Amino acid sequence: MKFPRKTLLLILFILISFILHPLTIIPLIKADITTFYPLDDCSVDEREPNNNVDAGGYLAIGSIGIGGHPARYRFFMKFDLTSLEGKIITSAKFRLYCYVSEGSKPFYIRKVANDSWIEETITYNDKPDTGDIIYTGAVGEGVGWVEHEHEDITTYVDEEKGNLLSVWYGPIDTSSYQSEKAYYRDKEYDGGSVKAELVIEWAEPISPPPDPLKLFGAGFNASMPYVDLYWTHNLKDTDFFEVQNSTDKISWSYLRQNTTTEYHDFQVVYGTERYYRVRACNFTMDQWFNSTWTDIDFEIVYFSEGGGIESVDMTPSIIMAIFLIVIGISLIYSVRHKR
Ligand SMILES: [Ca+2]
Ligand SMILES: [Ca+2]
Repeated sequence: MKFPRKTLLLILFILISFILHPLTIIPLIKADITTFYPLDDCSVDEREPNNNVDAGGYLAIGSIGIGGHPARYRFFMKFDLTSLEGKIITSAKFRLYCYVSEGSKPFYIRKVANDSWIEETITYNDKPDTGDIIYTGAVGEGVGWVEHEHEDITTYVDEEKGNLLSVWYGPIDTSSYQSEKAYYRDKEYDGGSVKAELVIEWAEPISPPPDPLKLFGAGFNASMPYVDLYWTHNLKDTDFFEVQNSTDKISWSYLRQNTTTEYHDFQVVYGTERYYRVRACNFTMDQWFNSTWTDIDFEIVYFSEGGGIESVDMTPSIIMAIFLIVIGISLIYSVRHKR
């Protein structure tokens, strides 16, 4: 069985397209992780309500020693998040080095709106007000590095990015924390070797992919008709191109997700008009980022014996140009022959 040369070339082209398809490089956006350390950290002691107890080596919840006052300690921390201005926050957690862990009663992390407190002067009687709870833990979490992570912490970091962020650690039920406690190291202990951390994963804001440019299409009257579409793009921030077509520029049909800057539509019918549009798409951080659609282009594909290229947009212009040239030559000829 013999195939026409044109058909063989077409089959070869389709095969090469399928082979090249998985080789397309899809760019990925990488998130960064930054560890922030306390600008200020300090416990406040209910038993010494007017004394500042900074730099004691501890950040404490609960009481200390036998017969200690119930719920004697809470502590505050403040972080400078100005460098995160404009970033996308994807996760955040506190890490603290715990060296005393007794009991099982709950502790809480709460928002603190007022950032004007400083560790050198804060006291139990002169401490900022506290806000919403963003984490609930238990004092008996064990010694060593512990992590406190919750989506509410991430949300709070997102709210405070570009500013100072203050938090309060402590019990809510203050009546029975005599032997219920968690003690962590402060930033002054051992030269800050085990100071608290706020570990934040963030990414640069994502902009939509660049727009595809110069959409160009041509219809071919082969033994089966097809349309070749081409456009230009630098593939930056683009997972794929969405290609659509329409017969009326109103109702659009999805054709496929295309990873290269060309598309070959074999689902065309002789004598029909087709409009095409293409946009670049990028799925990042659980959401879609799409460029705008390209300008509308269209092709008319119709049957003619022997096939050949039908460059639809250009044909009327070429005919008009040839017509004008012929008229021009005729005029020049007739003027010269009248002399
Ligand atoms: Ca301190
Ligand atoms: Ca703040």
